[in-house]
Formats: sequence, structure tokens, C-alpha cells
Amino acid sequence: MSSSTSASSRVLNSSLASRIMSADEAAALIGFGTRIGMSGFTGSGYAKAVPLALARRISDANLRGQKAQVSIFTGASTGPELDGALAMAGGIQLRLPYQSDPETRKRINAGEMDYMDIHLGHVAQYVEYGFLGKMDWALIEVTAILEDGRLVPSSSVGNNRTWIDQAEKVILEVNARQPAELEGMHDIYYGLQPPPNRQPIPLVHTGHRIGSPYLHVAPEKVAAVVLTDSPDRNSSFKAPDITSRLIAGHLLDFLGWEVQKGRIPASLLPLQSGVGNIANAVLFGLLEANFENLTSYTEVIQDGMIALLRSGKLTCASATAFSLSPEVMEKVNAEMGTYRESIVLRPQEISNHPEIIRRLGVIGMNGMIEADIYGNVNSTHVMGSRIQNGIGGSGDFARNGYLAIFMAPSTAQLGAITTIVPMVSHVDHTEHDVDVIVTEQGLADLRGLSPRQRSKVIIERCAHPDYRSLLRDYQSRAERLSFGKHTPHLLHESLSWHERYVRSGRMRPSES
Ligand code: 0RQ
Repeated sequence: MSSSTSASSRVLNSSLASRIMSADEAAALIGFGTRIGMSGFTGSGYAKAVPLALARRISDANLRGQKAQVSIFTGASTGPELDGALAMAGGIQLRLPYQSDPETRKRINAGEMDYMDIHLGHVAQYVEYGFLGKMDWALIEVTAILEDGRLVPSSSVGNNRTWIDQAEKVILEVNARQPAELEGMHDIYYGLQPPPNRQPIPLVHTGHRIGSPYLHVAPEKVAAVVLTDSPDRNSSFKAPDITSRLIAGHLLDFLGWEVQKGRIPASLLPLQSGVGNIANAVLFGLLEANFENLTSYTEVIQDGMIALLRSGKLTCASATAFSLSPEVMEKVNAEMGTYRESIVLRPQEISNHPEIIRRLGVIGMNGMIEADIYGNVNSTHVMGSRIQNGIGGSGDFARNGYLAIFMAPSTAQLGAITTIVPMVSHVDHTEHDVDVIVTEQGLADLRGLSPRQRSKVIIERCAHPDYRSLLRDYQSRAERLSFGKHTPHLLHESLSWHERYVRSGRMRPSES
């Protein structure tokens, strides 16, 4: 297959080519009330034409007074043509497992849409165990369909293997915009069995290939093939600002100390890096740091990861998806073939698998909304009730990695609220899973510390000076007056700290 081909010339299987139809015709096959497993992980490799056509159908039906909705399962967040369009049409009944679309977020927080926030590494097996009901449709973007019917996956793998295997019927979108050179980059593992017959996964280093570069589909399940030619859509990253540079600096100093103490090799351990600007700033910080021969076992390949690969500092990156800014995506797409040896894209039940994350000793670096003085971390909820994105893969890596590191600026909303609080308003990662907290103020290494010791280190190292004395005061009063003295708390007071955000008057009307 040449690199710039039309979508129709990428459907090499004649039987499947006979099922080519328009996005509207394919969307018309999907019944309302069904469960659809769609491709997509961050703004990469998501189905782009059929969701838009489905959203139009749903809008029309709703105008006629029909309550038309579907349930959407994906790998993670997607792009505006999927989440954005379907949410805008009021067409999503249930969404899982991770989203970051503004319209979807608005509807979830307005109580108009059900949302299940599931560890990304758990989704495939939850569906296979039958916990989430029967899958009606799989709607999957692919790069090409080979003569023998095998599928060349797209710029993300996510849960596509599971959706194709579990769904009754499959719709394939063949996207000519995805570089043909993606062929050979994927590693799709078909060896997972359910308990009690589950065997060890034979993956022992980041670049290890243990499966096939192709997805397999039973041809009789394919109800439609739709041809597209549209780019992935991820947002651009902000240039690292002073806060994210400081956070990156503290983190890199800490990793340097760990090497000096002989705890980890000079090439570190495989890195996992979460979403967002701070995670990206840490990757760019690594460019200037003294570490060589790095590897990465992660979910998403961000701009910073590509810069590290190009510099030669990173030798190999394993992930389930690209998550590149439009500028970097264009460059990477033009030279995709050069990354075939250094990048492996896997199903997310493998990229996020506890067994492998523990075996490789992954260093997990993720963003957070807030942490409390005992080291519990909230990654998902503002004021304990308004979801931001979701836990994503942060729990898979925090619970099972060699180090669980969480990062955030020490204040949010222009300083109106401290991100170091007495008690988090929602817990995603408990004190038992969190090793290190970093803000621009400093880094708290919590390993080996009791709760009371942790609280002192977190306040002194991570809290913003404007909030430090208030936190010290809370902590000392709690130590004197608390019911128990193991994890001292004043329950009537601890959560009221979050009200500062409301009292500050800096909430936007849409949030109140
Ligand atoms: O609000 O959008 O109105 O400005 O929350 O915060 O500072 O832009 O942070 O983009 O680094 O994301 C935790 C959300 C951080 C992310 C989180 C407000 C803040 C802003 C966003 P505005 P920032 P980032 C692998 C791993 C979970 C998933 C994960 C995340 C908005 O890192 O989703 O780790 N993590 N996946 O102002 C009130 C606070 C606040 C607050 C932040 N304490 N109170 N508002 N905000 N803290 C990848 C995948 O799994 C796919």
C-alpha cells in the first residue's frame, strides 16, 4: 500500500469492499438504545463520520419528539465529531470510560447523561465478564483492510480488539488520512483468557512484541465499511510556563537522587506520563536532563515523547495511542515509517495491565486536581461533585507502578483555592497508593512515612505560602482535638475548605 492512497484503494478485501456505503447509510443501521463500542483514545483514531451522521439522525428524531439515545463506550476521550456532536444532540445515554469534551462534561455535570469513570485497564475485561451488558455495535476507525480481511489499526488501539470481538455487528471507517506506514507498528495481543485459565502475559521489556500487527474481524460481522479522509484532532499544548518548569525541575532532581542512591538505573525505569501541560513539560525537561537510554511504557505519546525519541534520549515508547498537537502530528505523520521500530501501539488492557506495569517497574507521573495533607489524591472532581475528565489510566499506574507521582500547581483558579487541602473532596488514589506529590513549591517523598509525618512534609514542601500557616494551624488543632490520633482530622472543618472556591466568587456561572 503506498503512503498517499484514497480510502477506497485501502479496502483490498473484495467481500468487505462490497459493503462500502455512506456514513448516513451506516448510521441508519444503528438502532436507538444500543450499546456501541467506538474506537478512539484521546483525539486519535476515533470514528469520525458515522458518529456525526448518527448525531444528525438523533437530532432529527428528538425534534420529532422521540427520545433517541445510545450508550457510547470508547478507549478514552475522543474528538469533537464523536463526543462533541453526540453530546450536543443530547444523544448519549451512558458514556464510559474517560472523556474530556466540554459539552459532554457539561451534560454529565448537569445530570443529563450517565457517566461511568472506570480504570482504563479494566474496561475490556469488564465487558468480557459481562458486567457492562452486551455490546451491540463496534464502530472502528482503521488505516486499511488487507486482502485477507485483516485490519491495519489506526493511530490508537484502545479497546478496539474487545469491541470487535464482543459486538454483534461491526462498522469500519477506513481513514485515508492515517499514514499507511502505521502498518506494522501495532502489537495486538490475542492471548488473554478469563480466570481461572489466565496465563502470564509474556511481555518483559517495553518494546517487546507479543502479538500481531493486525486486528481480526469475522467478515460476516461487518455490516458496513465507510470511507473517510479526516485528521485526528488533539489540542495544542501550552508552552511550558514557569509553574510547570518548576514542577518538572523538582521531579527531575528527585529522579536524579534516586539514581544516585542506587535505587533505579541511570536510564531510569520505564516512564508513564499522563495527560496535560505539566506532564508534557516534564517530558521536555527530560530533554535537557542528564538521563540517557530512557524507555516509556505509557498510554499516550505526547509531543514531549516525540522530542525525546528524536533526540535519541528515549529509545522506545510503548503506548496505546498518539496524542499529538496538530503541528507535531503533521510532522510525525509525514515520517511515520521512521518510528516503526521505536514505537509500539498496544490494546489498552495491555498498555495498562497491572501485571506488566508491576513487572517493568513503571514510574507513573500524573496530574491531579488536589491532594490532602495525608497523601490522598483527587484526580477527577472539583468540589467533590463536578467531574473534570475521569481517572483515566492514572489508577492503573499508581496502584501497580514502581513509583506513583502526582503533580499540580499549589493553587488553582488564580490562587482562589489551594490544591493542598486537609481532606480531598473525592478520592481517586488513596494514601496507600501515592508515593510522591509535587507542586511548584517542592516535592514531598511520602515513602516510609506515617500519616502525621506525611502531613508535615506535604504542608512544608508542597503547599503555597499563602495557605501554609492555615494548613499548619488545621493540622496542629487536629492533632490535639481529633477523635483518633492516627490520621488526625476535624471533620466539621476539613471539607469546608472547598467552599473557599465558591466564596472566592471566581466560579464561572456555568459551574455554579
Ligand atoms: O480549570 O479549565 O476552567 O481553567 O481544572 O486543570 O490546571 O488545566 O490541569 O490540564 O494538567 O489537568 C487532573 C484534570 C489536570 C488531569 C487533571 C481546574 C483548573 C482548570 C484543569 P479551567 P489544569 P491539567 C493518563 C492519565 C486524570 C486522568 C489521568 C486529569 C481545570 O491531569 O484529567 O491522569 N487527570 N490520566 O483551574 C478547582 C481545584 C482545581 C481546579 C484544577 N483544586 N479546584 N478547580 N482545577 N484543580 C491519560 C489518560 O488516561 C487518557
